[in-house]
Amino acid sequence: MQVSIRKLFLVLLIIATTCFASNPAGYKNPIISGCHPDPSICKAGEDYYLVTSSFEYFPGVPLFHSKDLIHWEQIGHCLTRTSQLSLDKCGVSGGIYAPTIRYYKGIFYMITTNISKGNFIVHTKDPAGEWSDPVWLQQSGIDPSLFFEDDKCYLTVNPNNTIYVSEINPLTGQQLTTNKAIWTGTGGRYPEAPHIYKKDGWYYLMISEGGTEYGHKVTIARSKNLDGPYDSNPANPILTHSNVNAQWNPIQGTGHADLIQADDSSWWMVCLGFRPQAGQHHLLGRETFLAPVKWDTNAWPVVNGNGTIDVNMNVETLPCQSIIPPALSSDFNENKLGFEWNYLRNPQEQNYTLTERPGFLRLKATTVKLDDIDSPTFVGRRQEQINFTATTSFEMFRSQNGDESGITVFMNNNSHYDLVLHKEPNGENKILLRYRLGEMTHIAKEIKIPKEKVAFQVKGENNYYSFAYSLDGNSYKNIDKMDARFLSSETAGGFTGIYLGLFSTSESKISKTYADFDYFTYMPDNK
Ligand code: 6LW
Repeated sequence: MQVSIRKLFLVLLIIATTCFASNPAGYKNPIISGCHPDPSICKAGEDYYLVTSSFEYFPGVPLFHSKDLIHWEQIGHCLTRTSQLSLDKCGVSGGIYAPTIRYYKGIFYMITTNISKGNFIVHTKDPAGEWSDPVWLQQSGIDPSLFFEDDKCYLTVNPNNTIYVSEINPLTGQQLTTNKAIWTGTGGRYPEAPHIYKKDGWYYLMISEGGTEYGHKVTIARSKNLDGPYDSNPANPILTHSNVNAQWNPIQGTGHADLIQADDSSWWMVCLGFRPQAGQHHLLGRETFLAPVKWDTNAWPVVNGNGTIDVNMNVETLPCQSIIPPALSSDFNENKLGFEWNYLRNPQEQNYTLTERPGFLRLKATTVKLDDIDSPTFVGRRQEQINFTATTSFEMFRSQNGDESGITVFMNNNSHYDLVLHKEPNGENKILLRYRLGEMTHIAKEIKIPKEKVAFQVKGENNYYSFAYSLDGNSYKNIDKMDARFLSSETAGGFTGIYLGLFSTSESKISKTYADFDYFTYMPDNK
């Protein structure tokens, strides 16, 4: 008996030491970097799940898992089938807007908006597995959210700059009560992103206002009744970087938030924000950030003390868990791509294969170009740091006049920088560094090379993207650098962020051209 108590004490001592030794006195924001806007979070037992918007990219609604709110691992997507997500010809920044994820009595629900088709719900008992086909809602507006109480489900949504609530059946989408207007916010433009929480007998309605740029803010109201009337928090906004106390903060545009309570009863907020670079430009899109919330009994929630957040966050404690290293490189040895890889709209799956030449990603060219509002042979992953180095090596086969393959720094169909291997009419192979910016397209550099085999390197360097090539995969020769500002959200518009994409296109409808990509490396430079 004595021995086992001593052993138990030693084990507990080791766990406690390990936990506090590795448990950060804080964490770094964003918790999910790159284009991951409009975060929504739920908790099932000890597990947290988080979803973000995905717009014209497929699969849709990336799904993340964590046990400590800091370290997140992508475990898949909610929308993985065309029957759930038809993006055919959907416009730039079209497709999937803000999702909400909720867990109630063993079932996970994800509700979102396909902006050209309406609001819909999918559900599952296994979030990492398949989600159901959609049930469509008749209510209009965007940023739909669900609130469950006493086996009833309530929808909040924001048509006509007003937050409405109604009871629905979440498994059929049937509306069960009429829409009741419950709040219009504090007067900010675009009242959106509504979520309802029940605490201390109060129904709290949290929204975002001001638009998703520098004027963004989170506001909250409460009522003793779910359908109101709601009284606004006198201390609104509870989160904003639009005031002087955040004018130099490297995070801007904070808003679109969701709240969650941890096992230790502490409250936390996830929200979106963006990180300007190259002056007042941001390229990574809106990212997901975390903030501690002080929410005393019968009190209003207070976010991180003063309603602003930082890159380096100092907090008391968070449950400590092992750190899950992010997928930084792909050597294409697996028989399917990692979750970080996305297609533009619904892909023609026969044009992508990892098995025809094991160890290579084969992209089969079609005549759909990067400029087309369509689905080119393109697969990309988000740029997640301002400073990074990406490399890829590939060989093109059976190419004809005008066919090309390469890497693109892609904001959207109208805004991208491409580094390509291009087959000339006379059969020569040329490296082209080319930009497409709105109506303008221009070849900035041309370099003749002997073979259809090359390695490309792209570096993100705050104000610039720099491009280089190598014929031996080791020594790189600089080609040129391009101004990052012209691809920013401020210049290009839209709701997305930069993707680094691999692609292959042809001039011929009967093209046999394909490119075999040997690897893709993405190395953050967290300066
Ligand atoms: C989303 C809206 C918003 O539906 O941007 O920042 C829209 N907030 O709530 C698209 O992300």
